[in-house]
Amino acid sequence: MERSFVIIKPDGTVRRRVSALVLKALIDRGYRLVAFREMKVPESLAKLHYAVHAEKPFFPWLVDFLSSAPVLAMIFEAEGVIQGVRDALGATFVQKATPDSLRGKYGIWAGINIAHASDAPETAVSEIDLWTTKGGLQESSEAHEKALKYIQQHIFGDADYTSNLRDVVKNAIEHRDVSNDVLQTLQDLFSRDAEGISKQETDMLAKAVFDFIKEEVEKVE
Ligand code: RTP
Ligand code: MG
Repeated sequence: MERSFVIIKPDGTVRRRVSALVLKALIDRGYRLVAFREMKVPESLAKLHYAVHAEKPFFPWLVDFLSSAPVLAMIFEAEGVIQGVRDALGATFVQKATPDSLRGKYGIWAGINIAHASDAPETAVSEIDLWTTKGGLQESSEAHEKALKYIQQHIFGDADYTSNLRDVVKNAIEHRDVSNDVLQTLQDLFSRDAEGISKQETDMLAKAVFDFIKEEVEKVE
């Protein structure tokens, strides 16, 4: 049976209700989880995971971002799951993803885009191998049940700060505002629905997003 390796990235996981909504949307497509782990990603693993992008200018930022706060690392299983998850996520850049796609709904801006998914059968195999050998990800008959519990635990309420986060990031880039106020607003927004995630971690994520803003501002100098 076909498998896909999927990560809900820190910008999703730190927002508990949003990560539950993303997870539910994937499960509702009929995909079954065979591995499910919430974990902090060591820098070394983030580098190996995105090794294909090692020469790209955004690589150092991408590694910092992925390792800033916990992620949900998962293996989904179903016929057609690789293309299915990619379709559900939508385009890589949030502003290019359609509004009904998961990145379009919950991604923040550009490559701050909520989730990763394998793009081909060979990539899925090598990513699953990497994350089981170097990331402690384990197949388990309880994975699906654990994911359903995660959803039950976090889906209630109406917390969704996506539009607030987008406004902060877009305005800061547009007005070339890299003041401490922007960083503090990001810290505040990321800590609001982050049950069980430490302030240190939500602050690290805020810093990664702030660094992204700074890089965008520097680009147009
Ligand atoms: P992913 O691997 O995360 O599922 O994303 P993807 O296949 O849709 O896109 P890919 O080209 O593999 O990019 C990997 C991740 O790098 C970040 N990115 N930033 N120009 C940029 O600033 C840029 N391009 C890509 C995104 O986080 C993207 O998901
Ligand atoms: Mg990719």
